[in-house]
Amino acid sequence: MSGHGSPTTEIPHQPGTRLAIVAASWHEQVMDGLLAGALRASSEAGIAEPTVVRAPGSFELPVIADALARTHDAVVALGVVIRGGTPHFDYVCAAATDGLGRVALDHGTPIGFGLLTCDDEQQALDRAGLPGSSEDKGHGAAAAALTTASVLAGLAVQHEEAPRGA
Ligand code: DLZ
Repeated sequence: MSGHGSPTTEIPHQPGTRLAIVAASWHEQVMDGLLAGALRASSEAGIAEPTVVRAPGSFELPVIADALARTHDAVVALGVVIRGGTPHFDYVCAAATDGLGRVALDHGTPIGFGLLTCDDEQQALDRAGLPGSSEDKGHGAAAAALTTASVLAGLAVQHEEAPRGA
C-alpha cells in the first residue's frame, strides 16, 4: 500500500482533546521522524502537551495503547517493523495491527495507525517525515486520530440533541 490517494484534510482545532502517543523504540532514526510528525500534528490541533510514552517494540504497542485509550480521547501508535529473513516480521506486524484495531473498538477511542511495515530501512526512512522523506506517516497517523476524535465528539453532541425516536 502506498501513500497515493491520501487526503489533505486540515486538522480540527481541538485544544481540549486528551491525546496520547505511544512510540516503539526499534529503528531510532525513523522513530524520531515519526514522533516529530505526530507532535507537529498535535501542536497544529492546539494541543500543547500530549502524553508521550515509549514501548520496547511494536509488539508491545497494543497493550500500552489499551491503557492509554481508557484515559485519553485519541491515541497515536507509532512503530517500524523491518522485514528480516524469518517469519518474525509477519507475527509482530499481525499482532500489532490486530491488537490496535481491537483496542480502538473495545474502547471506542480512535487509534492513529502509525506502524510502518517495510521491506528495508530505506522504505521506512522515505515515510518517516525526515528531510528527504516523501511521506510523513507520523503526522498522518496523528491527524487521522485527531480528526476521528473530532467526528466522534460531534456525533455525541448530535446524539444528545436528538434522542432516539424523537
Ligand atoms: C524482535 C523484533 C524484531 C526482530 N524486529 C522488530 C522491528 O523491526 N521493530 C520493532 O518495533 N520491534 C521489533 N522486534 C521487537 C518486538 O516488537 C518485541 O518488542 C519483542 O519481541 C519483545 O516482546
